[in-house]
Amino acid sequence: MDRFLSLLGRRFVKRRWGAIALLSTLAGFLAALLLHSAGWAQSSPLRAGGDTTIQNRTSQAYAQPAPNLSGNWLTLHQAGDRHFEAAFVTPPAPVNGGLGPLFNNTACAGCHIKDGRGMPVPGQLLLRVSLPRDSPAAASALPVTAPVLPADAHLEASVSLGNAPPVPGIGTQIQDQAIYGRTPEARVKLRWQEQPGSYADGTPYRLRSPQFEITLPNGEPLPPHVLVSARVPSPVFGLGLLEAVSESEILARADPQDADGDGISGRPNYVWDTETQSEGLGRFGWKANNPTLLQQNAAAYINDMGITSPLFPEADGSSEVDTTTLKANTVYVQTLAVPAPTLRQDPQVLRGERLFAAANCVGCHLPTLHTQRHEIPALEHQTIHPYTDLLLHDLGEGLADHRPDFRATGNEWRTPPLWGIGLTQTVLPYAGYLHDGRARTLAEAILWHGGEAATAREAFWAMSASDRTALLRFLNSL
Ligand code: HEC
Ligand code: HEC
Ligand SMILES: [Ca+2]
Ligand SMILES: [Ca+2]
Ligand SMILES: [Ca+2]
Repeated sequence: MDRFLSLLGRRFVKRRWGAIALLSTLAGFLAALLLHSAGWAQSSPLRAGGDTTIQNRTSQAYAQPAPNLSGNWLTLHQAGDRHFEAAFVTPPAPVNGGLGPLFNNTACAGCHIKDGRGMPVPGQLLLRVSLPRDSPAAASALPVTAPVLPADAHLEASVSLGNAPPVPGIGTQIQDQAIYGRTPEARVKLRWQEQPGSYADGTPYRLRSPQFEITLPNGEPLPPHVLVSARVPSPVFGLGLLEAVSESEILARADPQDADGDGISGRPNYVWDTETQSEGLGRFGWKANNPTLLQQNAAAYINDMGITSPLFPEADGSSEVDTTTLKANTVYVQTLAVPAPTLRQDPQVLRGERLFAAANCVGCHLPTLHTQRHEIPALEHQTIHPYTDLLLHDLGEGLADHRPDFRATGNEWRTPPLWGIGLTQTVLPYAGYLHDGRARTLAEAILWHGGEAATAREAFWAMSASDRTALLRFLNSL
C-alpha cells in the first residue's frame, strides 16, 4: 500500500511537472511569437553578431570560431588560426622564415593579444609617419637610412590620390626592430603626460596622453615637421561581418555637410585598393585606411613583420607567404565569433542603454547594421549590433594626430565598434582604449571625446554619478 501510494505520488508529481513544463513551453513559444512579430527576436542585441554570436565571457571570448561555419570554412579558419599565431624567424629557416629585415613584431598574435587589443608599448604600438602634403622640400632634410619596403610601392599610387607623402628612408611606418646585422629605423620612447579634470558634480579624474621621443640611427631626433600617428592594435573578431555590410548602407548614414544639423557629420574614407587597382571605401584601421581584410592582412605581413605576400611581393615577384596562407589568415579574422552581451535583464544596464541613446552616442556608435553578400555564407544576411557607422568623425583637438590618411583629416577617426568592449580587460588586463591606448578606463575614453562628439561628452560629463555608473555598466555589458 505504501509503495502504491508513493508510486501514485511520483506519478502525480511527474504529471504536475509535465503540465508545468508544457505550460512554460507554451508561454515561451507565445513570447517568442510576440517578440518575433515585433521584429525584436531577430535584432536583439543579445545576438550582437547574428548567427556568428557565441555565449562566452571568458578571457578567450574573442578567440572563438563563428559557430555557424561549415566544414570547409572551419578548416580554413583553423589553418588561419595557426598562421595568426606563427612567430616568424630570421631567414634562412625551413618554416616561417623571412622575418624582416625590418619589423615591429614577429607574429600577428604578438600584437593582437588573444585576438583583442595590444598595449601602447613599443613592439605593439605602431607609429605611422608622413610628410605634410604641402612641403615636399622638407624631405631632403632627412638622412636616408634604410630602403623603403615593397609595400611602399602601392603608396606611389595612393600619393597620386592625394594621400600623405611617405618619409624618405622610412616610408609610412617606423619599424623599430631589425634582424641581426640591420639597423632599426628609429628608437622609440614613450612618456605619459597627465592632466587633472573634474566632472560637473566635482568628482575628480585624471587623463593621460602619450609623448614620443623618436631617435634616428644617427642619434638625431625625428625632425619635428614629420607627422606621426600612434596606433594600438585593435580587436580582430567580427570583422568579416563589417566587411559584408553594403556600401550603400554605410553611405546612407554619411552627412558630410551635417545637413540635418545635429552637429554630427560622418564622412567615408576612400583609399587605394591594391587588389583591384582602384579606389575603394575604407573600413578597417583607426582611420578606415584599408578597404578589405585581405589587404589589411597583407599590409600587416609586410609592414609589421617584413613578410612579403602575393599582394606585396618581392621585387622579383616571389613572396615569403603564399596565396593559401594569406587567404587562410584572412578567413581567420573574417570568421571570429562575436561574444553576446550579458545582463540584458539588469535594470541598471537597461537604464544605461537609454542614457547611451539620450546622450546621442548612437549618432556615431550606431547599434544596428545589416550584412549582404559575402564569399563566406556564414556572414551573409545577418542583423548585427556593432555600435559603429564605419564613418570618419572629427573628434576634436584633444585626440587629433594632425596626420591625414587618404581622405581622413588629422582630426578624424573611424567610429570603432563597441561590441565586446566590456570584455577588453578580461581578455587583456590593463589594455587601453582609443587609437593610442591612452584611456585606462571607459570613462576616460568618453571624456576624451570632443569635436562632433562634444555634446555627447558634455552630456556624460554632466550626468549624476549614478547615471554615469549606469552608462558604464551598459558599456561593460557589451
Ligand atoms: C606590431 C604590431 C602588429 C602586428 C605584428 C600585427 N598587427 Fe594588426 N594591427 C596593428 C595595429 C596598430 C592596427 C591598427 C592600424 C591602424 O589603425 O592603422 C592593426 C589593425 C589590424 C586589423 C584591422 C582591425 C580593425 O578593426 O579595423 C586587422 C584585421 C589586423 N590588424 C590583422 C593582423 C594580422 C592578420 C596580422 C599578422 C599578419 C597582424 N595584424 C599583425 C598592429 C599589429
Ligand atoms: C561624433 C561621433 C561620436 C559620438 C557622438 C560618440 N563617439 Fe565614441 N568614439 C567615436 C570615435 C571616432 C572614437 C575613436 C576615437 C579615437 O580612437 O581617438 C570613439 C571611441 C569611443 C570609445 C573607445 C573605443 C575603443 O575601441 O577604444 C568608447 C568607449 C566610446 N567611444 C563611447 C562613446 C560614448 C559612451 C558616447 C556617448 C557619450 C560616444 N562614444 C559618443 C565617435 C563618437
Ligand atoms: Ca622578409
Ligand atoms: Ca618603415
Ligand atoms: Ca548630421
